Amino acid sequence: MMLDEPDKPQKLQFRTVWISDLHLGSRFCRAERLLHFLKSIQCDYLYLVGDIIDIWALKRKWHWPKLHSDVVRRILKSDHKGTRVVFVPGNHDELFRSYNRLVFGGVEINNEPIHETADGRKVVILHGDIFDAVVANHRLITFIGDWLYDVLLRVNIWFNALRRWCGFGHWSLSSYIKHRVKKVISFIGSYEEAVVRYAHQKNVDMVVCGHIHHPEVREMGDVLYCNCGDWVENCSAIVEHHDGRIEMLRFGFEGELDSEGTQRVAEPESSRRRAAREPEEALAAR
Ligand SMILES: [Mn+2]
Repeated sequence: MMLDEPDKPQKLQFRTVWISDLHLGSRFCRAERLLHFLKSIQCDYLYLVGDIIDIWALKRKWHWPKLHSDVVRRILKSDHKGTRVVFVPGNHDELFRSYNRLVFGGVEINNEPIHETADGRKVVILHGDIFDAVVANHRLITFIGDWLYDVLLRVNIWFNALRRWCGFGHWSLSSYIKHRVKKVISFIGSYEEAVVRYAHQKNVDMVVCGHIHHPEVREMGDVLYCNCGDWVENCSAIVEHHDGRIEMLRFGFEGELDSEGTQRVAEPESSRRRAAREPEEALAAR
């Protein structure tokens, strides 16, 4: 039996793991590395932050190797091992959004869960495609401001429907970025700003999203912005340690966690200090 193997490597322990943009069902998914990663971790919470199954790709051309089933099976299995699995649908698997708060085979679907870290920080989790409309109109937003921002968040689905109707095609930030290298920086910037602005509205300390395939842990004002990256190119994850520390991991080419290619980016100390201070302030405010 597997359990009795003497040299079985110890699993890495995390409190929480966030991954997004796996794109299972597309031929670009790095399923082998992903499976290796899932096998080498143990966590209390696993958040799947959207674009897990690429239904758009499957509709174009059916592609589902055994390895993709192995990944799904692995995720479903982690529920039995004491991991709470939450699936936050993205735009490539948006049909799951209508099942908000339902539980399928131990996996809870939640369009915008709120998580609390071990050190008491509130985290809003969302895929991030609702900001497409905001980013596409970011010049307009600077002039018209908050009102248009709120409208665009709400009308994102119709915004894309309208674009299609006008013959522009679906506007997705992630595909836009892939095709327009030069403008990437400014678009990533306005995406991040839109996300952080939303986090402010939700009154949270931290936000975890995906969608633009650009892994990041960064303090933006008093919000910690975290982006899971993807398993198409970056093979990255956001993790919370048992003491509440947040880190972004990017895996090496072997998919090994401790190989030389693995990058670890810790959250800035200042956001930790704020986390430690906040409970008292919250009490004082009551
Ligand atoms: Mn997406």
